[in-house]
Amino acid sequence: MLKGIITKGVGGFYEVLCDDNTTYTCKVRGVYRKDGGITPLPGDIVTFKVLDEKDREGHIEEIKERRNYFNRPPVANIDQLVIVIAVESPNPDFMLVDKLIITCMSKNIRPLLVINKTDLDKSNGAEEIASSYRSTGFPIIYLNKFEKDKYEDLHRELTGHITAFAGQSGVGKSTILNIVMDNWLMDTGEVSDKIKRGRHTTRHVQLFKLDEGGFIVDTPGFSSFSINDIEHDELENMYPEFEPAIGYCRFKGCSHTCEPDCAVRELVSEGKLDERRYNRYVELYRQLKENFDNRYKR
Ligand SMILES: Nc1nc2c(ncn2[C@@H]2O[C@H](COP(=O)(O)OP(=O)(O)OP(=O)(O)O)[C@@H](O)[C@H]2O)c(=O)[nH]1
Ligand SMILES: [Mg+2]
Ligand SMILES: [Zn+2]
Repeated sequence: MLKGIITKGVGGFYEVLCDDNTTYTCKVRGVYRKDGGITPLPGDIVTFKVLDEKDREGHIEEIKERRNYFNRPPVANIDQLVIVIAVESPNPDFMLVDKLIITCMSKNIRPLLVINKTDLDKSNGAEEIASSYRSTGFPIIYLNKFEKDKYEDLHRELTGHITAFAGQSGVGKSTILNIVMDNWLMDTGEVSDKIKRGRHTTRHVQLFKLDEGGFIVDTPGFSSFSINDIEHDELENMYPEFEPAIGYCRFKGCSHTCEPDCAVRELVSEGKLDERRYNRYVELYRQLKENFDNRYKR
């Protein structure tokens, strides 16, 4: 029995990459499915039986327990999400960024913020974006496609982890992926896929192995998350910068939206929590609360 990671799955066939960089094309054993087994996803760690060593074919026998997974796009075991925000073209959608961070927190994923297109920054836009997120403690990396040496910082963060990319359309995700691939991709035989990338829009999830370990994940449409599966009273836990205040509000079960002597709002007045980010929290809280209150209505 061998072990590997699924880098791609198309039409019931799964590409499984082993530690020694050999790739096997595997199908799922029928019995596994009938046992109520789950469908494998790119990112899954699997054990498989070799059926044909020469043609590198195998049967997936077991899917290891997942750290997390998404249905859309279908991918498992993401460690990190690079959230790309452009200084301009397009203008930042901060609500989307906040929702992506919430999704990360709920799925045990580390967010990395990339402030991109800094070459277009005429009026301190990058600093304004950063100021909204500095107190989260997440890494903030500044990039623009004309300064190639800046990508070293990103590469360092990617090494050893499975990282996906998200953000509005047009912020520069593909541009960043291509630069990373051109510089730090390990040759595991998917070069033809790499060459095809330029001409085709991404339709399948695919993991690409980095030279110093880790994977970057090319996914279609990671930008349209819904956070409706988050409970309104859990939302406070999705904001790392609220942490010092949690438990210090006057009222137990404080929603941090309107109550007197609220320690979270105190953080805002002390300048330790960005007011705009706090206001978006209030808006999201109200939306989630409304969904909750209407859960039995139609
Ligand atoms: N000025 C400037 N333009 C950039 C930069 N990075 C990317 N662009 C341009 O922005 C446009 C969109 O870039 P993409 O990489 O296709 O953006 P994307 O996020 O992959 O967009 P979708 O695939 O639609 O989600 C392209 O015309 C890029 O050349 C940058 O650092 N500076
Ligand atoms: Mg793209
Ligand atoms: Zn409070």
